Amino acid sequence: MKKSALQTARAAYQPKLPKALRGAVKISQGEATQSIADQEAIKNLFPNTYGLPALTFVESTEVTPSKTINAGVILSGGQAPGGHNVIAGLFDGLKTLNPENKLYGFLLGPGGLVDHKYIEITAELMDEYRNTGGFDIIGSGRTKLEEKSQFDKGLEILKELNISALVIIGGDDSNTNACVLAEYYAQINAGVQVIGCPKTIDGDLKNSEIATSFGFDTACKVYSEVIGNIERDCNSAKKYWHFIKLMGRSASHIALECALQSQPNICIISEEVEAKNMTLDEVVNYVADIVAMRAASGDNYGTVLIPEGLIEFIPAMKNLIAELNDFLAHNGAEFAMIKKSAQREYIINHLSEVNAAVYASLPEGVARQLTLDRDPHGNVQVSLIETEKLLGEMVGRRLSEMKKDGHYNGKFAAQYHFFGYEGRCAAPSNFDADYCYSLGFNASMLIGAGVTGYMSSIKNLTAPASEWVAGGIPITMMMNMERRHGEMKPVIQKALVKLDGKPFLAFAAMREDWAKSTSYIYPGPIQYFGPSEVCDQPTITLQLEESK
Ligand code: FBP
Repeated sequence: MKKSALQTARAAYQPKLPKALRGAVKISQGEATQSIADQEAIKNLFPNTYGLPALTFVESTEVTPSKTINAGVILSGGQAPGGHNVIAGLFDGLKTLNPENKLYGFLLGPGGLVDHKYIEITAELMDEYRNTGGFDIIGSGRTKLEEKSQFDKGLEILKELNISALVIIGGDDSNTNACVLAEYYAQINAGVQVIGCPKTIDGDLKNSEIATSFGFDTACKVYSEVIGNIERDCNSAKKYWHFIKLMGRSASHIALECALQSQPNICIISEEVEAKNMTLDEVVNYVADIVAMRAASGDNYGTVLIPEGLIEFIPAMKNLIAELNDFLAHNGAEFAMIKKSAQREYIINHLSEVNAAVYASLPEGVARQLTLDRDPHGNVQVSLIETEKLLGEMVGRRLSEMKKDGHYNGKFAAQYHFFGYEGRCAAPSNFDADYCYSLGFNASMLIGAGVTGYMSSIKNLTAPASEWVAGGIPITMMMNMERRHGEMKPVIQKALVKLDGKPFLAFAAMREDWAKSTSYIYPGPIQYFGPSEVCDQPTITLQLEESK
């Protein structure tokens, strides 16, 4: 297969490993752990994997011979830069333990385990994918591994291939399911260890033990590069307001990190909107007031960052969406028969007064998206809603009103962008290349140690890679009970932006300045070769969170 010059050069990159993982290791055991909340309930649900100690690997001079192990690996959910390096680290680690060890990859996500679709990952295959973006070595998928029948079906193929350890690379839900699987296999004495790895560009799988999920670093750097380019265009032509929606599901970590990297005029943080109980109009007014303030100084241009989950955090929109979900679940067939031109009126006539008013205030396009785009569970897919257009159009309307009242005297022209898929498969930054390789290598050491129900953990990430601390955290430690689909379930707590956290506070201290003056920063493209301060810096979020 033909490769680009960068791909060829990058293939030769040797990811850095923590010092402790470079030779023989021994385990240092911490204290017994507890779940972050609901200890009794979690303990009862996970009698075999609850309360295990946190583990740290330390250098050792003693090489202990390892029996032959066949392991399996699954990539679960959305792509994130560095997935191939997790597998490369796992592969190399297994071969270091014993050159006879084998690694199998299940195809297209957890579904591959259930449907018995797999390949053996050979050295030649692995070499094609080192330091590359994407998940294409084995593909990914969103099948949820949560039924006993799936676990049993999976066990059939694990037994057939003599696999005694399974590594699941995924986000909070996939790691929750990994833990349920680990518990089940332990309970039935299946002889299969299950280890998780923290993945997601969204950055919402983190806690006191897991500093960041992989992929967040690269994805934010890719988006920040393009935001910086747009800011420069904006500052050159001085005629557009750019509304940029960013991926990240519910959490605003990506938007916040990109704001810290590129210093736009406005960045909305969904978690703040919810905490302040802001209405859609208040969000619109906030943006419109800044547009007017800049116009008063002759600056009819600017950049606005919008997290994709925003709409779910505006209480009035949340209520509207809930009523629409319910209404369309029961009246979808009748609604489908209504002429397109009459659909808006039909919805307005059938909603409660409050929600009908909110719905009527929405621009035509967004109102239609709210009624059409349903997922298989009957919910609106918020990421498909063009929140950037919703805001831009409503700000435009508000500015026209302000003009009439004499509060605004500028020109407003909007451009819209959505950055998401562009960043998910980028070639991993040095940070992600090293972090992912270490996570995978470390997972093989957890397999060698014979443990189950652990997440691979690499800490001290703002120090040079040689000083990183490698170990394992019991997944039950990150769990609490939450209501999901009407039932209380044990889940890993999703990390949203903390309004008292250092990254948000740093942003909040600067934002007024960024709104008034044009303080853009142009981060430029990810650099893979060159001085360390250009190539190896972790995200600003991580640097602030780890700062003492
Ligand atoms: P994960 O949570 O599985 O890592 O996926 C993250 C993400 O990229 C979100 O940011 C985005 O909303 C979603 O996946 C898009 O999903 P899909 O790939 O199914 O379109």
